[in-house]
Amino acid sequence: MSTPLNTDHLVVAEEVADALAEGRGVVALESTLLAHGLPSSVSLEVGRRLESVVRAAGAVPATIAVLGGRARVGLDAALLERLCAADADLLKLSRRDLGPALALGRDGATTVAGTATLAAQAGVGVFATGGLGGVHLSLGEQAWDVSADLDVLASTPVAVVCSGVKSVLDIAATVEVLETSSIPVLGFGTDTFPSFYLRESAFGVPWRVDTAAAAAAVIGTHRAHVPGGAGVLVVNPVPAEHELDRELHDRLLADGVALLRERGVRGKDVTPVLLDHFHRESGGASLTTNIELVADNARVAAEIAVELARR
Ligand code: PSU
Ligand code: MN
Repeated sequence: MSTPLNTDHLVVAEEVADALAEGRGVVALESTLLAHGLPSSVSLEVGRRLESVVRAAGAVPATIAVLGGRARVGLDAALLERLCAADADLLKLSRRDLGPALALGRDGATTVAGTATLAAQAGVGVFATGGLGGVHLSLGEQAWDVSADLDVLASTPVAVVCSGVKSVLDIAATVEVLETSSIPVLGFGTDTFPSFYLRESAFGVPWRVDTAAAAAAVIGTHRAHVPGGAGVLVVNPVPAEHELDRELHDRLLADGVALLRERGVRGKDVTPVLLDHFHRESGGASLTTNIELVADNARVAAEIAVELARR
């Protein structure tokens, strides 16, 4: 079935377009975590695993990226390989970068902000990632690094399933911005805002849901009855058996922050440099945590998408 959504710059894969037309569950998957958040030695395997987790829960996966100046919602096997190739050298595309990348015919992975924008445009309402971008800790003179993820979620009607924000961020400030932006936050089986590698943080969540059906009820009702077009944030803590050891975590975090300061890392390089530091210095433990939390978020997102499709 062809879709009227397709243009020179937006291509919705046929399987995704069919699922949308038939009202079946679709889950968008973010590509920056594959191309910039994980070592290239594992990204293809993880990309494939996320897609199969979504399928196993009865939904259709739509990995989103910009390739050759075309926004792709749903990648075939060859495009997924291109996205995850060791020599791909992809740009990191937030919402503001989409126009330039499309016009100039570039290749790039999309962040939560970029992915949510394209998902909404294609009519995909649920998406899974690892951690949402947030407010960074002020590193000396480098104050004011606030991820566009927060701003985009405030005005884009997509539900994002993530494991909170990375503990390398200022979680207190991030939680405040979520409140100011009128973004509903649902703890999925938790009363605590998770911090990516760890199941908990010092902060609570305003609402708790314990099932995918309850999350879908909130998302559906919010969309239909609350004006403003904000997305919904569903926070799902990493499965307990894959949580990072707290002492190791605290040490890596302190070293990581020092390293950023020392090297003067800024802007869109901050998150990839920190993730790489964690993965190297933990001997792979943080990598396992990262992969397992994303896979669990893909499962939860798929279950929610299936429930939403039933409504
Ligand atoms: N989740 C992961 N790994 C990642 C990210 C999320 O497991 O690398 C990415 C997402 O693309 C998110 C980005 O949008 O981190 C935040 O980057 P920044 O702070 O530059 O906005
Ligand atoms: Mn930033």
